[in-house]
Amino acid sequence: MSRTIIISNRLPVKISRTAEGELSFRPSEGGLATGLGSIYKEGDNLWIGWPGIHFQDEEEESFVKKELLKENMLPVDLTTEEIKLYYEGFSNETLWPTFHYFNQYALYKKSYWQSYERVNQKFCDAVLAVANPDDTIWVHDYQLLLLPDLIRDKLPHVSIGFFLHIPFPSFEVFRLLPWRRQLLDGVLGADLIGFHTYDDMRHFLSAVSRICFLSNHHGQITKDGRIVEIDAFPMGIDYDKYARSSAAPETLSREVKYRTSLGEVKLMLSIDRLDYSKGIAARLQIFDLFLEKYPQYQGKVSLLMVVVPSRDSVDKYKDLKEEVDLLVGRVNGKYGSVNWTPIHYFYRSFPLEDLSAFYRIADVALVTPMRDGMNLVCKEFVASKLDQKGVLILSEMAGASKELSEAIIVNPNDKHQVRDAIKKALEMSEDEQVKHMEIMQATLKKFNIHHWVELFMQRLDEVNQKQLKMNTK
Ligand code: GDG
Repeated sequence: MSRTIIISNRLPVKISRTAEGELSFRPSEGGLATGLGSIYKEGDNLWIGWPGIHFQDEEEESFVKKELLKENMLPVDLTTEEIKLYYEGFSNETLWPTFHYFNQYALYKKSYWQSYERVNQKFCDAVLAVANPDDTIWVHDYQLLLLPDLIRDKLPHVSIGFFLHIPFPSFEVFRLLPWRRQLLDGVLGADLIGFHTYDDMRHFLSAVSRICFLSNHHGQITKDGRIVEIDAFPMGIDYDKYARSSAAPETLSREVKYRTSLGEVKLMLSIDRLDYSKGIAARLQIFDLFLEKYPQYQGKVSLLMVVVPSRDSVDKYKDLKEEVDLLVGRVNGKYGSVNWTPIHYFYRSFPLEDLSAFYRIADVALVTPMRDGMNLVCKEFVASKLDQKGVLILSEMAGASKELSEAIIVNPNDKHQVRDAIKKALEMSEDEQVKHMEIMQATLKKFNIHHWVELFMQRLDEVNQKQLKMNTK
């Protein structure tokens, strides 16, 4: 019987060790996990990935494997060195900065590349140990760019989809990578390659044409007699989950609590993982400019800034954390008073009920990444606004800006433009807020995460039918 196998760097589970050394398993709440839940939990389907912990011994490894298998998950064990070189190294210090146009931060280290190759092979071995030729395989994200072709080599007719969750840079940036050809050849092992936006897809096709000398016809490439289709599939959110959570009694009671402590100020919200691509430092400088240029708002508006710790063993992220701490202190020191704090800054993550309460009380969401594949936070903010009041300020560098054109769209590098957008958002009439919110909600409700999964799987099936027809001609 054919089945579907999902592969990503991380399994959709959080495993932690209690003080007594016991292991606890919690399902991940991420959008991808929710969307693909309808697939991998079915029948014999599987999700393959790194479980996020190091096994202490073989006994523990076999226990974890057994537990995960009950949930249709198969762990790939990675050593401490592999995490350092393949994950923190090549994935997060080479590919991540390059793909987000921060190529000046990229490290080109042979040891990182060699580990990336080895770990992609390790994932391939894990897949080959369980996959059959008539299975459908869906590989996710930049940590596994080589995997489609490695699988293709051993299972030439198996159906393989690949989705990139981060931007694909323009050819002029991508070409800087010493391993550009191998990376493209790796992904081209898939039958269908998906990106969040049309621009990412165009950049990929241009890189394939300039580096691999393969031209495309309406997004279709023929490689070694095989069809490869490339297209944009903008990822949605689990809309109903956020709408439901926004109406939940626990969320409402937290909202009341926060509103009471914050007083009568207008509230702007920003939520990101700590990352230089998210434009956190620039956002703080913009808020400073705003309070300076429009002093009538001092004491009247606060910024609630949630920064979720991330990749804190990578140097660039440690530096960024210090910069953000410094900027928050500077703005609060410059403008704050005994009864007003300009920036409420939290460097930690919150449970969904708090997140929903924040989305509810925010008058404005300030989502200004320098680059973002999609950005789900802005979509969650919109889905949580049950009364349709609230304004979204959104960077044109986020994939989401292509769908949410009813937001106030800004260039995050134009600090004066964003400064004035904040004023415009705070002064927008309620009628206008509702008008824009209504349109954005209708879009997000329709193009939700379930729609995204169905669309991709359906298209993968169509490509395979096409391929079959071509082979039998
Ligand atoms: C990558 C791409 C693309 C955040 N803080 C808390 C929390 N979160 C949740 C949000 C949201 C998710 O984390 C962040 O998603 P983003 O899309 O904004 O960003 P990345 O993590 O960088 O994701 C991105 C995405 O992949 C999907 O393809 O959109 O462009 O970079 O869901 O709600 N969740 C909880 N507490 C927090 O404090 N519970």
